[in-house]
Amino acid sequence: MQKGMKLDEFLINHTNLEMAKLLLALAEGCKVIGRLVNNAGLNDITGTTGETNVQGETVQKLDDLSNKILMDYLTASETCAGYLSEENEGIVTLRANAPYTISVDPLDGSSNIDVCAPIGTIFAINERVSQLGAVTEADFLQKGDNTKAAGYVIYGSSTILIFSVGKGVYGFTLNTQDGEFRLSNIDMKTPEKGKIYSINQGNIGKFTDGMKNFIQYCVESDKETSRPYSLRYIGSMVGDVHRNLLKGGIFMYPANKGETKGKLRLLYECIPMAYLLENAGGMATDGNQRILELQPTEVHERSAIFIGSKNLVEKAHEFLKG
Ligand code: AHM
Ligand code: MG
Repeated sequence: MQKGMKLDEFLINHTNLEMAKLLLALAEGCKVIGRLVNNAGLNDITGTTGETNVQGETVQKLDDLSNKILMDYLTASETCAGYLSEENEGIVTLRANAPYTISVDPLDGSSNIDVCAPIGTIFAINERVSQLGAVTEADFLQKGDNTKAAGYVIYGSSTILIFSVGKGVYGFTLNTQDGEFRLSNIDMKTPEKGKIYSINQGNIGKFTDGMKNFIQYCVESDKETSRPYSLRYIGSMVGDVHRNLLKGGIFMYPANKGETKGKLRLLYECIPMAYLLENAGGMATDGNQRILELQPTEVHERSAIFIGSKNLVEKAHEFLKG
């Protein structure tokens, strides 16, 4: 396998034709989103639409545009039966007789759009469980262990597609010379021992005692474990997880004291990232159980997440269990 290989060549050799078509359509859609993100300030597409989405959050113009672009490209793939998105209230049937469904956050970290910080598209692909015809919620409410492919595109200083079809994690950087996604990261492995922790520490007043104690552990000095660890937090899950995947670390969005769920969405934020990190040799849990073992019950449900290098996720667990 050679660096520089085009995405279509890679897919032909690593997955079936229908999945390859779906991933290529998704990648094409993300190229369009990437261009819009790069030029956002010039085209009056920064700021909000004035609407709120199904989760009661302000919709940014680019959230809405990205959602429409992905639906168009995935419909054109002819292999994507159904679409679940952070931006749509319900599931949508794109091609009644196609084999796969996709759950996406079209533009994650959208509060960072206007300030030029990295943002991304997150996705997970399942095989439908229903027979032909319109998709059903059961097609989407599958455990992460059933995932057939997942990943993200980060729109940062480069635009990079990181994904797995179950055997290794690969990265394709968008070559701005020829407009092709080209292989740049082969069989990615996250360091087993990380030294970065990523969390919105401003919320510390709402954290459980176990969570507070883990943060205290991260900031203490200890030569043997290279502490204190560095705190790095962009507020864009794609940016924070991408950095930690490469450098080693833990990203956390815990449940607040007295609550059981965190902020991030299980089907299109937590499961795709957990699938990737596990395929890269890392870990991902809700503080108790593997994310990929959780049985989703609602399409927009939320989960706490602790994801990254094994040493740090395991250490967080010790503190969370008290
Ligand atoms: P979004 O899907 O509305 O953009 O929200 C998800 C984002 C994640 O990218 C990020 O990790 C998190 O929200 C940050 O939340 P907070 O500002 O509470 O730290
Ligand atoms: Mg999001």
